[in-house]
Amino acid sequence: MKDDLEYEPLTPETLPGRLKNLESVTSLIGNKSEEWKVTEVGDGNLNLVFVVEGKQASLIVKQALPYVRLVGDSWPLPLSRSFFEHETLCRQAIRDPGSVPQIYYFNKKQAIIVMEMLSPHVILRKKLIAGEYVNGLGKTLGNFCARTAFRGSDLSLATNDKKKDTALFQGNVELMAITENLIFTEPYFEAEMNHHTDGLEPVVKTLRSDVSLKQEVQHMLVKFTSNTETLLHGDLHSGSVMCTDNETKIIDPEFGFYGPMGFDIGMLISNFLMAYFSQPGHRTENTLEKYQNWILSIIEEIYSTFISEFSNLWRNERHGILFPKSLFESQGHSSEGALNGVLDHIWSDALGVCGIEMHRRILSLAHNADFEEISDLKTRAELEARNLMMGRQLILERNQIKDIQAIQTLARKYNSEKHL
Ligand code: SR1
Ligand code: MG
Repeated sequence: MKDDLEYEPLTPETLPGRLKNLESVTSLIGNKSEEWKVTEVGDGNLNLVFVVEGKQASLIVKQALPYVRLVGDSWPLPLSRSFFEHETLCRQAIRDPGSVPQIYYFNKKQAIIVMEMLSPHVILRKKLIAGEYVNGLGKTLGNFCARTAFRGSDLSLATNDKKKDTALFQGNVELMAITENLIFTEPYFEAEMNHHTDGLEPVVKTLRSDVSLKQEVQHMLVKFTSNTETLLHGDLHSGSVMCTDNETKIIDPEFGFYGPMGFDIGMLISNFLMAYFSQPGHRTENTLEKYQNWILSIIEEIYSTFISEFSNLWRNERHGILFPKSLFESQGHSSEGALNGVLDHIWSDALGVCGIEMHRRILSLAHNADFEEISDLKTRAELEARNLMMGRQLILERNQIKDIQAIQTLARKYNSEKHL
């Protein structure tokens, strides 16, 4: 593709002509572009995604649009998010090898990333709705969160590199603004683009009239805007994970930003909790309990893996400016107390983010299919109410809730309650 071509959104018809001269593409799927089969498969909120099938192999072409796909061209969004996605993917591939799709080609001006076709992988959210199991899911996700959090932070990076990278990612400002507004602020008042399920009003009113809740959420927003602990995925929900029965990959880090280490893991756990609460809308009695228990076991596995891998990296890869070995081990002093302190603040930040994400997916603009696909509105509202009320407790008590077992216990309690 010529670098001087003006940006143009691709279509299945124009894509072969635009990509046919790229060696990185033709070496994989063949140079007879007239034989390629191109299908647009994007079902996310922002971008175009094409599957390009050649005779022997396939690949994915992802292209940013200059606006929010979910809303239309009345909401412009910069193409630079594609640059930040590519930059984040490159760092994730180094920090947790094998966790993200391989990149074959990137073009900044065209906002195009050509990457590995994950097949037969399916979006995790779809699997959770369908009641399917994935071996090793919690381990892969826990390791990903621990490795990217630790290796992107001042615990690991050289301070010059960390500061330079933090400055670079401050440029992803419009994507951060989406999170600041849609996740941290708009759920808590009647913002223009908000919507919620009919019948949910009493619980919505409870949340929106709770001043201490709004205060605590804004304290979490302070952390989001000012705590640049590590490079995060930034949008780690179950739509950003693809799995087979035995393999898990993480995709779509266009919201990459430097923020609190608990952000990704909090959002991830939140999406499993929403999958958990929505299950009665998708399963019959005979499979419901077993599957809900499995979801809770995955949450446990994610967090215990996170703690053990983060601790392992703390003990073996702590080369940055924070808690240096020169100050602890070299003086004959243990750094385990300091490690526990760091893990405690990650945990409480994660719980705060978890509760807030549980709110925004029900109250703000971008909902999730776990609840949206429940066609019986009365059932949907009752399940969403449980989810909202647990989210509130997580935010308010994030400094008191001790561990992941307490989250499992709380989830079971709310799952048995009526809040409408
Ligand atoms: C307008 S974008 C809405 C949501 O879609 C993305 O996937 C992010 O989750 C964002 O908050
Ligand atoms: Mg996405």
